[in-house]
Amino acid sequence: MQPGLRCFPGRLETDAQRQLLENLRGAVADAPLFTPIMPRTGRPFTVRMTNLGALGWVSDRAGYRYQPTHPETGRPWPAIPEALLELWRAVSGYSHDPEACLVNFYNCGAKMGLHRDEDEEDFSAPVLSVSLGDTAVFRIGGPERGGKTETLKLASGDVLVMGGTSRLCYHGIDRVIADTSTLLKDGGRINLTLRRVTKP
Ligand code: MD6
Ligand code: FE
Repeated sequence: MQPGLRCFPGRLETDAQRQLLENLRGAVADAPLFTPIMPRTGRPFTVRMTNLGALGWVSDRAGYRYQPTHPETGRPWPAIPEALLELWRAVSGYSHDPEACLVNFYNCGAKMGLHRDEDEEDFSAPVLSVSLGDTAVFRIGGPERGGKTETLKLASGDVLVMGGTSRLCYHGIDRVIADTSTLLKDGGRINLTLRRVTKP
């Protein structure tokens, strides 16, 4: 495993997962899921997204960036739930709160190509990921594209922290395995990534 990559299998118990899902339902009612577009090709992502926090990650023909408002409603993003802030404080090892929580929704067939999270100014903060719903096959390689990779299954309630040298490693989601969780009534997977964007 890459140095700085830490896994906390089952870190969130079922009740905590349900509570978080309830928070997310409210947030998505206010900040609807949107389909981002790849900047160069104009192709849509297969995942739908929204954000929580002071800043949200968006992608469109103009590029990748963080912005304080939803691209379709123009409204500020909903707040990051307290339970997620507490999780960050407990496991991130970083002394400032996250500014962004990207919410990725995968239905069956959705995936995410290998990428690096590099649109933030502060790489000394880790990225913390929470998985909810069906299990995903997460792939992680090294800091260069085309290097050796390995896979890791991420199940509902699992928390992953990408810090240290793993912070800038290529990673993605190969696929979501149907019928591996009953948390989401219609199946699928939600991934939350908490990030520090600016330097404190
Ligand atoms: C996902 N995760 O799990 C996609 N990025 O759906 C990510 O892209 C990711 O899990 C940075 C750090 C952790 C992650
Ligand atoms: Fe990522």
